[in-house]
Amino acid sequence: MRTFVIGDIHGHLTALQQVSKAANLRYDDLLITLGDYVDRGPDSKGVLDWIVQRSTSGKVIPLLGNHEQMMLAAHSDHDPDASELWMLNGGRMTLSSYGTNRKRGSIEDVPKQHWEFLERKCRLIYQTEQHFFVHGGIDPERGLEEQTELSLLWTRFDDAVPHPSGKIMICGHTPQASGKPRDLGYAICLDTCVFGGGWLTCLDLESKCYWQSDSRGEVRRGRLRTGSTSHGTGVKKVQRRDTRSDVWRRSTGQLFLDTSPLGFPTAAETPRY
Ligand SMILES: [Mn+2]
Repeated sequence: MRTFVIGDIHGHLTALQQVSKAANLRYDDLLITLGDYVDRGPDSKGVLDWIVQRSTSGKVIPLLGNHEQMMLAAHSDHDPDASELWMLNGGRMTLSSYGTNRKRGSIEDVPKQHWEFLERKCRLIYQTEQHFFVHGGIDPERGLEEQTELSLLWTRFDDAVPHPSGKIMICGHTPQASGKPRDLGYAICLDTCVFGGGWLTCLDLESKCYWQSDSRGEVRRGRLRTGSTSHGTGVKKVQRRDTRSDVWRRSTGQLFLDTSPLGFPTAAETPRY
């Protein structure tokens, strides 16, 4: 049995299917998903169907992301502000994935099975002997059992410091404009920005190999390098299309992302409460 970890999917079902295939993910492998299944991409419904289906017949440990938190709040609070916050963060795309040719999707079209999955199956933190898994991050001043939902779902990776427990943090949430996972040794961020012209990452925790797919299903692979903020290390397949603000460029055999990818998070990603 291997252990795989998948970063922020954001409605990109094609990429999810492609990384699973490329990693040769089997039903007896353990899959940990880091949250943010919905919003921004074209098929949030398809992504939730995929994870719910897999969790009924395989081993999945799903975490909750801040986007699922917003979706749940919009559903349960019947609070216009909660609903508006979700819409501002991509909720409209999610609802449209629940629609049909004849009917626009609404929150009533989200099946009970999806709500149950989000409410009951998705956790805020998962720990093993050596690692802990969260969507956003943690408050390093508090024990892992004493974290708040706000810290776990909304903390950004930029200021990550080692936790006194000595465990390695595996998280998503903070898009890495390099398109590569960021490995600080004590903390690894797997949000490689598939929604903004980047990649979806599936990491084999033990071997440190990872597979990536972009939103169109192009696949590449690489291997984590601790401390690597350098570009191109370990990545075998490296050609990219050039688009308006998503330009990858070859330089001394390495790749760079010159500009922020499309849809790069702005203030809308920061907590408002
Ligand atoms: Mn997030």
